Amino acid sequence: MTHSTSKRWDIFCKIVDNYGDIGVCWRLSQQLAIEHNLQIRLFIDDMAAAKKIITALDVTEQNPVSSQVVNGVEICAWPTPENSVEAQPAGVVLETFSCELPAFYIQQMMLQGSLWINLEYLSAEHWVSDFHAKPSPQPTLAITKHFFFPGFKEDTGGLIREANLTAQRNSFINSKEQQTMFWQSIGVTVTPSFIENSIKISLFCYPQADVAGLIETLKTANQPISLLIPHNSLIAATIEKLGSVNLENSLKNNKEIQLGSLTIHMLPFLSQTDYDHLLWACDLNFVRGEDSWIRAIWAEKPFIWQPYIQTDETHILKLKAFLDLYLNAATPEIKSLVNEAQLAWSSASTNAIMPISALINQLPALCAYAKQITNILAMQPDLATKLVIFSENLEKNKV
Ligand code: TRH
Repeated sequence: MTHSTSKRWDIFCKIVDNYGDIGVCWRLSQQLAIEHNLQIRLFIDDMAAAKKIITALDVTEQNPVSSQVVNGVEICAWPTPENSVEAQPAGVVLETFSCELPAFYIQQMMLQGSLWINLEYLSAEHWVSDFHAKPSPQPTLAITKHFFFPGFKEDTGGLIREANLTAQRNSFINSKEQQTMFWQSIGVTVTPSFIENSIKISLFCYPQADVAGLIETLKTANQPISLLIPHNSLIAATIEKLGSVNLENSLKNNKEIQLGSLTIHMLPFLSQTDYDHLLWACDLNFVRGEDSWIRAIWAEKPFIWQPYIQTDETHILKLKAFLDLYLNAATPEIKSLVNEAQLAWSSASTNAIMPISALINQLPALCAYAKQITNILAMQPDLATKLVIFSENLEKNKV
């Protein structure tokens, strides 16, 4: 049960780049509203960018103080001193990824005694457990911010997972009809060979990944491969070069691109719901960043994760920490293959060859292992639930 004084939550999201920040905030906002019955206001600094994920958002609206309700969440423009009346702080204020709340708004939070929680980026590194749920007193302000770290272990903030996700996934994976309808709805021509014979691989990655090398190997595979790529202009340019094709023309004629054993399907950028369907329907998923990484875990399918590129190879440390944890219960063969593949995909070195053929050969074993780990992780409470409990405890301990 949610504490009565903290029924209203304000969530702040700054869209730095890409889709991860808004992807996480939108998912979490809906879950807190729908599953925890909270009144959520989601403040966003860039409505036009947010529309890519919140497709129902009306960005033609010019009024800066306006707000609109989408799927039970009130979406508001970033508050300024001019529209501060509308932005009276809620009982719980969730800053995401240290996006910096407006100074005037923090002053109002202090007057109202709002709780201030900062949702951090996800990492599997050991230090996360030490920092999770710790207070961060603000030297010049009479208010304390609290760190909330998502994570894979019991003593962290957990992972975003909607209550009905597992049931929806299982129903989809067990239904050929749902899968066929899904493929058709995103423009894939469904043939018996596509459904029964081809290995399906989804691809979502950063430009640094060796997509050309991957395609070159997949072309020569000894079985049909379908590569499914949600819209990404950089990958599209690579494919045009490799296949000597004009993608726009090919797609206008509703043709897939055939390169040896490989069929490339250029998809539209999908809704978050359909992106889940894609991950569930594929045999192997390439994902990146934060949110698609977690969705790939919940898909119970083998995946290759490309962390968001950081300076000093920090992202490689993040990747290694995750692999240590994720591969903990794996056989030596799976451990070595997955480690090699994951590190090669994120490596800046051209000598690091991605063992894609070996991965494809091992798909049944990798799939069984993915299921095992997903089931273990799904036994822990999800991030939204832990966040609500954390806020209730803070509220109780307030003097
Ligand atoms: O877009 P990203 O690279 O986001 C990144 C990370 O979050 C990173 O940690 C952060 O620092 C940086 O942004 C600023 O990858 P991510 O996190 O996987 O987010 C992608 C979102 O887009 C996710 O919610 C899934 C969604 N998505 C769709 O809805 N449709 C699609 O077709 C695809 C490919 C993704």
